[in-house]
Order: sequence, then C-alpha cells, then structure tokens
Amino acid sequence: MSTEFANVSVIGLGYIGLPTAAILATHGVPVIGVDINQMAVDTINAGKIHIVEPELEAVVSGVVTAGKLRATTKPEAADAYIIAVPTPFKGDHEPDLGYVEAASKSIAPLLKKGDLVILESTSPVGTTEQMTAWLAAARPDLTFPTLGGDAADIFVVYCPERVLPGRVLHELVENDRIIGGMTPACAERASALYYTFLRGKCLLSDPRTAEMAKLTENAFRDVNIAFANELSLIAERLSINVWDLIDLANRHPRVNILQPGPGVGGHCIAVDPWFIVHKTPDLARMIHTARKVNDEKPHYVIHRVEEHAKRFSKPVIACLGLAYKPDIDDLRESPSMEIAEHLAQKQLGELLIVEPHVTALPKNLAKYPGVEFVSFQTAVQRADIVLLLVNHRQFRNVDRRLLMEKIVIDTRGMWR
Ligand code: SAJ
Repeated sequence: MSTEFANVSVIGLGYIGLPTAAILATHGVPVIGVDINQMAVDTINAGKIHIVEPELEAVVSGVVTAGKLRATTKPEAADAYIIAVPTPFKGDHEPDLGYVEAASKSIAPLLKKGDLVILESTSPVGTTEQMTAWLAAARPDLTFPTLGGDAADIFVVYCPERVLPGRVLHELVENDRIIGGMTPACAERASALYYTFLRGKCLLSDPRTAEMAKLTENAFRDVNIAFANELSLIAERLSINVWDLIDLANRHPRVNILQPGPGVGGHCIAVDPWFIVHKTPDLARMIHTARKVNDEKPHYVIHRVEEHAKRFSKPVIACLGLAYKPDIDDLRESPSMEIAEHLAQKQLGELLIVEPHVTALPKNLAKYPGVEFVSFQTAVQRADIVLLLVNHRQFRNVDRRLLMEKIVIDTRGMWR
C-alpha cells in the first residue's frame, strides 16, 4: 500500500494503461482512469474490459467493485499522472505525438507542486523533454525540471512499458523498469510509485536513454527476426529446411537466432524501429533494412501461394490463423491478415479462413466474395492449398495423411 501517493491518474486506458491502472489499484492506490473513448470508460466502470488480455477482466472487476478504480473521460487532479496513450505514425513513418501533446495539455491545468508526471508511451528520443516543454508553457506559475538540472515543483519521468501482450499482468509486476528521470530526484519519486507493485527492479536513468532503450529492445528483436526471415528465403532457394538449419546453428553456445514467419506484426516491433530510423536516417541503416525485410515477407508468402494456385483452375485455399502471433486474438497489424486480405482481393479461388480466437469473419475479409469462415478440420479437409500462418496451439495436431494430398505452405515451421 502506497503512503506517498493519495491517488494516481492513468491517462489512456488501452493495452498498457488499463492493466497498469488495475495493478496499482489492486495494491491499494486509488486510481482515476481517463480515456477519450466513452465506450471504454463505460465498459470499465461496469467492471468489464474493452481489450483482450488474459485475467485482466477479473482484476478490473475486482478493483472497480472495491471502488479503487474509476474511469472518466475528463482528467481529474491526482498526485501522479501516468500517460499511456498511442504514438502512431503519420505520413511516411513519421511519429505522431498528437496524443501525448493532447494528454499533457489536458493534465497541465490540474498540476500542483510536488506532482509526478510519467510518460509510458513508446516515444522517439526527446519526447519527454518536449512534453515537459508543453507542460511548462501551460503552467508558467510552476517550475519544471530541465534534463539533469535542479529540483523543480513538478517531477517528470519517462518509463517505458515492456510487457508482452498475453502475459501483461505477470510481466507488469516481474519485469525490471527503466526509470528515465529528468533529474535523479524525479527518477527516485517515480521508483517509489512503481515499487508499490513491482517485484522487478527500477533501473534509474535519464529520459533520452530510457526512450532509446525501449526502441532498442524492439529494434533488436526486429533485426533478429529479419535475419531469420532472410535466412528462410536463402534456405528455400538452396533447398534447405530453414528450421532445421536454425536449430542446428542455435546449438552453438553463442548463437540464438529467432524464428522466421509470414512477417512481423503487432503494434510495437513493426513500429518502434521506425522511430529510430526517422530520427537518424543516415545512421540507422541496418535497422531500416530489417524493417524492409520483415515488411516484404508477407508479399513473398502471397507470391508463393499464387505460384502454387496456377496449377488449379479454382483452388480452395485455407488460411490458418489471422492473429499477429500465436495463442492470442489480436488481429491488429497482423501479417496473416494482410496475406488473407490480399488473397481475398485477388480471388484466386475459394478462401477458407480459420481463426480459433474470433467468432466470425473480420469485416475486411467478409466484404469479398468466395471467403468463408470455417473450422480447422473443415479447412484442412476441403483445401487444395493449406497455408499455415499462425502457430496457434489448436493447429498443432493435424492429420498428416490428409496433408500429404495437399500443397502445404507452413510459414511457421509448425508441421515440419
Ligand atoms: N515473431 C517472429 N519470429 C520470432 C518472434 C516473433 O516472426 O521468433 C513475430 C510474431 O509472430 C509477431 C511479431 O514478431 O508477428 C512480434 O511478436 P513478439 O512476440 O516478438 O512481440 P510483441 O509485439 O507481442 O511484444 C514486443 C515485446 N518486445 C520484446 O520482446 C523486445 C514486448 O516485451 C514489448 O513490451 C512489446 O513489444 C511492446 O509493447 O513494445
């Protein structure tokens, strides 16, 4: 139970803000959740959730019932503010800080001496300083910290979220946190807040390093996956099974290659490296190339399907999985969706879609003729071409004899 913060406001109740608000509230901190989406606010106040994350609904329901978490569309005064709003692109991969700007301007009138403002949204280097400048411009009556400078009325910190979708409640508590304080005192103040629920460690740093650390983690993973995806193309050309190849190479004590797939999806790994590229385009050459390699992979998969489809007059093509990764229902920024949509649009034949984590065909696919939402068994039975896009555990056990009669494109190496 925190004694230092009478209450906390979390701005942005999405995939990061809502679990953070809920965890704080379970540890006795009264939380005011703020979101511009009235539907999200109503859902949360009814003890339910508008996003998908295992076990989250039970936690939200508990803290709402206990009166520890309340959602609203209008910011209210608190001792600490955690900003967890989206940082999407605009134009050609240019980071859009519009939501961060709007969030900081919405809390600025409420600030009082001693308050803590934390930015958690994944952000380009320099955003925390920019946010501090927005706050300072709105509140000339208060003093704000300058990077590494002296004490000020308001504490400002960048603390990136680093949790894995599907394991958020666990990782939120167990992972170490990087605390990028505008001053050491800011970092100490934020650590006190995170330690109300954190079992991992708070690693104190400055905002620029903390912003870059978050981008670096996801760019590292993107580059490693791009390496695996590039290997998959080379291996195919040279008639080598890429998964056997990687298994063997990974037996070396200092080699650890990730897995190839149909492309890289989600809202983090496929996005964050661009924040580095955009800032330093002349220097971030490998990071940029990795992005392009991973973005091209879905087109390669589509091309392979088209080549095989030429053998049939009206092939039945089964797409197994739409989610951006296994065992979740998140279809946003999914390479599998991109592939399925392309195939639906091209109308090469009949398209059978299987996604065990959703109940109906997504609108983007339902609008095309010849697209059907079917069960895994039906799809495998009826298809001429079986395209495995997501390694959901439901797809693991398949009738191998049935597959022998079909063209199988296994983009995840699940059935090798
Ligand atoms: N993927 C592969 N091959 C692999 C691993 C992943 O093709 O070997 C693909 C997945 O299928 C998926 C994409 O990459 O399409 C991203 O999946 P992921 O599981 O690697 O990552 P995310 O986007 O779900 O979560 C990442 C995590 N970052 C790191 O592991 C460095 C998470 O810790 C971050 O908090 C999250 O991004 C975020 O919010 O930034």
